[in-house]
Amino acid sequence: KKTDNGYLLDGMRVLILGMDGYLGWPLALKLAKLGCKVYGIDNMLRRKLVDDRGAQSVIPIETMEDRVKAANEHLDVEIDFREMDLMDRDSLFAYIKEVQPESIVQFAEIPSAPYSMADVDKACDTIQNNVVGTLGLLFGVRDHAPDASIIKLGTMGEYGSPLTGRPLFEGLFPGDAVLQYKGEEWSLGGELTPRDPVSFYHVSKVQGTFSVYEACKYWWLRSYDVMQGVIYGNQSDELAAHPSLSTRLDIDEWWGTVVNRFVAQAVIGMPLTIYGSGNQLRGYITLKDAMQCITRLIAAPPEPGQYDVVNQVTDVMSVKQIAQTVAKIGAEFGLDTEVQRIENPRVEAEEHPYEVIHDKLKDNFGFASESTFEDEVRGMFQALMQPEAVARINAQESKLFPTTKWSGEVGEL
Ligand code: USQ
Repeated sequence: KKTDNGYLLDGMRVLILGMDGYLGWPLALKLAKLGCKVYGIDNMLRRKLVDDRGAQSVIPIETMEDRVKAANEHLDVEIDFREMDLMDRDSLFAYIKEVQPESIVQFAEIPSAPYSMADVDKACDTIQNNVVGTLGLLFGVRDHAPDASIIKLGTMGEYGSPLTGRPLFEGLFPGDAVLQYKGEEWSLGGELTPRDPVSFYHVSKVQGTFSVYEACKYWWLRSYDVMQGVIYGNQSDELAAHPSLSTRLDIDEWWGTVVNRFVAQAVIGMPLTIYGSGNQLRGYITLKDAMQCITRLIAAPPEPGQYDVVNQVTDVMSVKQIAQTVAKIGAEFGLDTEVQRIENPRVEAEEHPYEVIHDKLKDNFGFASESTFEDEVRGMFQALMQPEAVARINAQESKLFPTTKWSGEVGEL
């Protein structure tokens, strides 16, 4: 099937690293439905880490074996899944050699900022898994599939929030950017925009960015580095085909992102946990839109040696705005939601400018948003007000309130 920007996905071999995750599974379904030959690995670490925390996905999910069967039954697609750790380089390289992927999506990372700040072991595990995993992968691509395009999931949090108000350019400075210093002007065009990460997890993503950037330079690999905003929601056309195809949805302090957490809190009548002033601004995007963006990047690969960056967000919102909208939509479902402002457990700016440039996906790849914040939140309320989901939220109520402080101090907030 031709996409509307003219590229062929039908028959394209795509390897998804981290296929069991929140993003990996919906992407597998979407690509398979579009006619790609979809291959994937996962070490099942996310399930274990969430379980270790005493938390669980609020939407029940099947084992990988059953998911693959359900995809075949309900969507009529074949997905090749292998349980494998990215760190097991012998197995990984053999699989890359066997599959000869044309596109490789790197989602096999530990994605939690608070987890990475909780203690030394968790910080080191995050860096080890994410940074060393990506570095090893790059050698595997160089040696066994050098023409494959690499879609690397980075994060908007790599940039931080520059207090000067300088725009967050898409990875590289535009050609007309200049630095004035001691009366002289210097062009910055094409240089990587500065990074100022906001947790050790975000540091791991910055290191990934540098590894990929260098690999494209040294070995003529090709990559899009995706500066991903905070993702929320649980919907896509393929996920909706049957409940056994659902993707995970976490809501505890470590594994849930803010919008997903707020909806769950509202469902059980817990006041929404706004950290600090609530004026922190971030870029957000729904799961469905994020999957569309990644698909478009796969369909239009970079040239050999090309390293490019896209900022993948649709809306910039403050935490306070999010809480107010969640409370408003909760009222449509008969919920009376309070918001609470609690001491911010993180070290982050709470009053800051935030001008995100996010033009490339629209202008160069044909992305058009298919979902809105309010509709997605409405859909989440519908899903999370089902009795099974309510029971699963209640069962982890004690894991919803934040306890992990960036300062390392232990104690009540
Ligand atoms: N926040 C609250 N209350 C909460 C939870 C979060 O006020 O109960 C605030 C945080 O202080 C932060 C904002 O909401 O300012 C977003 O927090 P988050 O936990 O939703 O997102 P974050 O830690 O930034 O990480 C998430 C994903 C990560 C991804 C990142 C994109 O977990 O994998 O890389 O979003 S970004 O934030 O753009 O870097």
